[in-house]
Amino acid sequence: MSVIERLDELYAIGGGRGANRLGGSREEDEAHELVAGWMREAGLEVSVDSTRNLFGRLPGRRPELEEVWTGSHLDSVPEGGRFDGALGVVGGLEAVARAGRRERTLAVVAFRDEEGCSGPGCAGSRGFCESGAPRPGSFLELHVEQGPRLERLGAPLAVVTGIVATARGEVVFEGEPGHAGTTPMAARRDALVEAAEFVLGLPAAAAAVEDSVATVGRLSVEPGASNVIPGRVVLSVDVRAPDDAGLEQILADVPGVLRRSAAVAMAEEPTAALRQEVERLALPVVELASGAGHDAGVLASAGVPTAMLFVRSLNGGISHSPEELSDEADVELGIQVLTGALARLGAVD
Ligand code: HGY
Ligand code: MN
Ligand code: MN
Repeated sequence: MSVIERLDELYAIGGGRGANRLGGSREEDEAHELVAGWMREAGLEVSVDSTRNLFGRLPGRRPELEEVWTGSHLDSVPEGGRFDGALGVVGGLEAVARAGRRERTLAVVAFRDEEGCSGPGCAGSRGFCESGAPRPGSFLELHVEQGPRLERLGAPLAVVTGIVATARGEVVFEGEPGHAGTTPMAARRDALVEAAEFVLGLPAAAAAVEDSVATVGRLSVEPGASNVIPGRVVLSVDVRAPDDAGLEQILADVPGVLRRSAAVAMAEEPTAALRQEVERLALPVVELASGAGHDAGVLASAGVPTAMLFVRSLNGGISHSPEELSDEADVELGIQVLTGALARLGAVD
């Protein structure tokens, strides 16, 4: 079964438009069961940890050495794309199988609930890092770029330099519910009007910090009746900036307490392994920072030597959408680079 066929089978789980495997859902469980079967077929030792992350291990000749891991997530956003997360798990499984037995144990991992559609995100990788379980000697994540830069550059792959600083959470606006027909405008405390003014001010706050973004993706109005003045609004806020100082500058205008993830750099040794493989294939060595958050960011922040490899996104780089697209040839190149890097890191110098 090819990587693309496996991505298609995962994509079909849950039905509907796009990928619908929300973190914690039956569909995410179904994806984990499907991939666990593929891991067994590949002869890997399958296990699940205390945070329900899925592992497939190819034991090394010297199992006492620190392991080399690759992987990503199998959950998706609602109506997500075919490649986000799943490519890193299915492609990682393929790369481990191709790399074969090495001195070090090679493992592919599917972390739970990376998207955090109902929470802060990266629940599985955070749970792993907080569990006190032995950690890998290095972690590599293969992922689609989810942006337009590689398509514009005409390059199939990029080595990731780091992951931006992010803040995510909810902001609550309290007003005073009242009768829509009998309450004079001057006497109102309309929570939705206050929330709307905040939402409209956010783009300017982000624009003031170069290469930063801010998004309100979800908003709820209470009590939610057409003839009642909104008494309460709860909205989601997602802010990203190249560094922590820029993030705090934007957050100065955001009420409430959001969960922050510091900007984090990728580690030199695993990154060099990826870069050397890109060069070995005579491909252009492009280096990009990631505007998207990833499990790799959690492991890197926890001190695990971590690296990422991006595969070109087409269609203008659209992601978190059924329109997400990468071509098979680029996916194959990404897997070849990952395979070579796993083999390098799996050897003992
Ligand atoms: O939102 C993100 O950056 C990632 O797709 N979870
Ligand atoms: Mn992802
Ligand atoms: Mn995503």
